[in-house]
Amino acid sequence: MNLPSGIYGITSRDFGYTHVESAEILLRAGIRIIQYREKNASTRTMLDEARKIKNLCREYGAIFIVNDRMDIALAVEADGIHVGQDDMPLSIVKKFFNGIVGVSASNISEALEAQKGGADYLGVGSIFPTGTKKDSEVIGLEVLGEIAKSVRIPIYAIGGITLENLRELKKFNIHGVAVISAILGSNEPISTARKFLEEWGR
Ligand code: TZP
Ligand code: MG
Repeated sequence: MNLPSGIYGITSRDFGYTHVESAEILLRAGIRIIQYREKNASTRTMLDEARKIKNLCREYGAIFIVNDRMDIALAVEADGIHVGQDDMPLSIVKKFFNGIVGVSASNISEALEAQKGGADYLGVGSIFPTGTKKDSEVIGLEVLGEIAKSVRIPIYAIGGITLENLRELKKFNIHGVAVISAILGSNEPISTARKFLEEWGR
């Protein structure tokens, strides 16, 4: 399956919308890869939300990724799963899950290991400081550049990405950027998401 380049949308309930509503916003704006990211809900709630978002993604012809949870991804037959360095190891995910597998990397060795292990794409960050993931290490543009030169698989940069710094990011050899707060936290998220798509395409 081809990974859409440009803007990778991630759902959140930190900004006054439900996960399903945030997915709808991102899809209506034209984003074609959506990740369901929930850290605290019950498994039943997650199953229900993941199923709904998957159906929405089908309607819009978008790729649906589940964050962290292989069981949920398998249960709803998601297109992909995204795992971080403390989540289910890539080698185990690859044993059970047939779709797209994304891995978070914040340095070259994590990036190379994920590539070697068969990851389909990398989420690289946090590029800038962000309130969305407070424990995440800020790696900056230099490390992003080094990782981008070292791997062949697609990279989505993540963390603190805004319309203002998007232009700078486009200079790197990356497939796209993953965004939460700059879209969902804005006053008009659909029009902001469209601006992101437009600015990326420029
Ligand atoms: N991983 C690294 S930074 C981050 C994640 C999930 C949060 C990105 O959110 P925002 O609001 O776009 O900075
Ligand atoms: Mg994770």
